[in-house]
Amino acid sequence: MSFPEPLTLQAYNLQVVYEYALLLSLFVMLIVSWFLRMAVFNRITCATYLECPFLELFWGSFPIVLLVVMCGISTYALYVNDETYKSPALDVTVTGHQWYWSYKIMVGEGCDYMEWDSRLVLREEGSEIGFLDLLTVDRPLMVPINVLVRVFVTSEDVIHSWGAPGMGIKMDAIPGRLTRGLFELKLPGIIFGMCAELCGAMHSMMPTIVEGVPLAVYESWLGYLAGSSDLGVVDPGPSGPGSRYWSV
Ligand SMILES: [Cu+2]
Repeated sequence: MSFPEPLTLQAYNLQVVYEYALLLSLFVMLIVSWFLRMAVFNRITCATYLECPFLELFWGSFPIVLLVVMCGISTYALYVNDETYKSPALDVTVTGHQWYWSYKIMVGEGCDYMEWDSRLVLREEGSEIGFLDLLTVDRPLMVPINVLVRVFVTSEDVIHSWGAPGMGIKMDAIPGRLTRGLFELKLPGIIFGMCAELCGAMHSMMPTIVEGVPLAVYESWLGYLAGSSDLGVVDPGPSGPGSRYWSV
């Protein structure tokens, strides 16, 4: 009936705005149907309130107040969700390809980075029970929870769209452009999303899987990667960096 459970601060803010708007519109619907009921069934009251200047003023100005309240809440959420003055703890560049995603994270203060592809894993004989078709990748994007993550989304070929409903994010990946977004995961776990822009024959086969882990786990994962290969384009091994495959 509603949005999925919000997993980031930003998704939570969006959901609060949505629920405020829903409550206000329910309230408006109740008032309007109350007056409608009076107009239809009650002739005496009807004759009175047709000539009432106070009521005229009320239903002229009250909707304006409601709109200002709604505007205030949503503008506030918009700015809170896009706080550019906070410096993010992690920068991720997400690049869309036909038909997979690649992730690049900046490591340390300099220009060192790690980059890997996130490709779909198909069901095969011997796959685990509960294997999720079209939602399983070899190497998800790993991010620490409770820190601000900044993502730059772009594409190498056609327009894709990166994000996940639980994160409250859906950003178009446009060739030649960088789209910036912020999120702060609040719960550890695997977050499922899909490419949300029709991008070709295998559009349904490029899920956007993000895995949130506590900061300590994330740091030991970085150490594991740095120990196993040079910085740059990394090969996190045949099973990938996802902690569901990899134990600390
Ligand atoms: Cu796509």
